Order: sequence, then C-alpha cells, then structure tokens
Amino acid sequence: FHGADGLPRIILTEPCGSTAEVLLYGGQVVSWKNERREELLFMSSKANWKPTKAIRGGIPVCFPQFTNFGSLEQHGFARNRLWSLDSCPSPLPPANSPSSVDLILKSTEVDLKTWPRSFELRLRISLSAGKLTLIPRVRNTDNKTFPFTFALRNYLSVSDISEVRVEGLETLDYFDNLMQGERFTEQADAITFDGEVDRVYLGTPIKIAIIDHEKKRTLVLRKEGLPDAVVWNPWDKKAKALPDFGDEDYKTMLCVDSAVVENPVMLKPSEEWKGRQELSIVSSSYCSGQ
Ligand code: TA6
Repeated sequence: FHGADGLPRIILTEPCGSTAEVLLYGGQVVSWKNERREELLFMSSKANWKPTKAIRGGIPVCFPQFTNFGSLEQHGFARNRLWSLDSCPSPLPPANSPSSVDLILKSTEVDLKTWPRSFELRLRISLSAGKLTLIPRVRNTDNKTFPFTFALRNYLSVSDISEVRVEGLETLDYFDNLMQGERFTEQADAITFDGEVDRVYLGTPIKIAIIDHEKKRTLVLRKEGLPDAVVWNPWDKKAKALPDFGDEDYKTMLCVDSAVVENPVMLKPSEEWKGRQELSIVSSSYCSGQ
C-alpha cells in the first residue's frame, strides 16, 4: 500500500501480532513493532521521506560502499534507489509466506557511470514472532571481478542511551571514525555510552547483545557473512548538525550495524555473496514459540 508519504510500502505480519513495514524506496525496513505495538526501530523525528536523500531510521542498506571507505556518495547509492519486488528469488527457497518479502535492485545505466560494475542486489526480509531476519545477496553480473563493502544500518530504539550496554564486542579491534579511522583495541568490558561513538568493530562474534535496562529488553543481533559491526551514536553536537535528526533524538537511538568493511568482498563474475542478520527480542513476556 502507499503510506501517507506516497511511498509504496509492504506490511509483513505474523500470528503473534508483530509487524514490519518495508519501503520499495531504498529496500528499507522503516518499522518493526512487537505484539504490543511498541516500535523497536528508531525513526528520526525529522526524517526526510522524499526520495533522493536517505531516510534516517529503520534499516538502510549501505551498498556498494560503507562510509568513506571508497569514492561514492556516503554509504553508497542503494538506499537512495527505488527497488522492486523480486519475482524469482533464486536460490533461496521461494518464501511466499505473508511474513516475508523479496526485493531486488539491479545496476542501472546511471549507476554504471558512477560505479561501473553490473550487479543484482537481493534482500529477503522475514518476520517471525520476536525476530526480524534480513538476507542480503549480491550477484556479480559483470565480466570482471569487483570489490564492495556493505552494511545493514540498524537504527535501534532505546529508552535512554545512557542506560544501554552492548555486550559481545569486548577486546576486539576497531576503527575509530572520531580519530581519523585509526585502529584501537576495545577494553575488556561491555560498551556503555556517555558521548559520541562512531566505531567499526572488526571480526566480531556472531552474537551481539544490546541491553536496554529501562525497557527491560535485550535485542540480540546475530549475523553471518557480515564480520564487522558499526556502533554509532552522534550525541548532542553532531545531532544538532544533522538536519534530518532531532536535537534530542540521540538519547533514544543507537546504531549497531552488520557490516563487511575491513576486508571488502571480492566478487568474481556470476558469483553471489550472501549475508544474513537476525534481530531478536529477548524480553520477559513474549508470545510463545519464538
Ligand atoms: O557510522 C558511520 C557514519 O559515517 C557516521 O560517521 C555518520 O556520518 C553516520 O554514518 C551517518 O551517515 P549518513 O550518511 O546516514 O548520515
């Protein structure tokens, strides 16, 4: 259906009552609500819903480049393009359940000018009780090998950023975007937040936990094929500098992204790369069977 902003949307539902909303624009998840209709993803109070700019919230797809690790527009162009429904999602089993949708973005003449590699970018989005799964795939439809970096930027909703802990990244190396991308090693305890954080953690474990004390809720991110994790909160100064980000928004959001950044994927002609991420809610009372 078409939302108030006129953008074509797909609504995913599942028997326990949770829902997800996906835009064909950007192939972007813009909402994921639990059975109590609580929004689990962050959407900026000043998000710009008009195409050509990225929508600041939900789960933007960053391809073929994440941040300035390359020459394209920041985070690549996939999130600023109109995707379409993928009628033949090969080779994943055809998911014709109402709680799954397959999207595709193919390289266009315009894109080939700025990034001269032809590709097919597929994204399956599946909803089940307490879990949102995204499976991105990139097929090289060109006649030459090319590199790309990739990230699923998860804008997570939190009750109060100063009450949030992230577990699973202890002792890892990371690039610190606040220190010109210099490489550091994380200390041995969970990450907490009292200022701007903008880091790419390298070679993380499969499972990362985002613990939100006030909401008595833990979000678990599990990922495969996406070895790195970006952790970003702009804090107050940068929040004010971002026109499509509310001045107070930084208090109720945290980005923990599934990414492949340190070692770009090298894709040979007709080869396909596949990633996978699962966001699941671990909270006291949840609909059974998840
Ligand atoms: O987390 C990496 C980063 O590049 C930050 O430095 C910040 O710029 C953020 O992404 C936002 O990027 P965007 O293009 O979505 O405004």
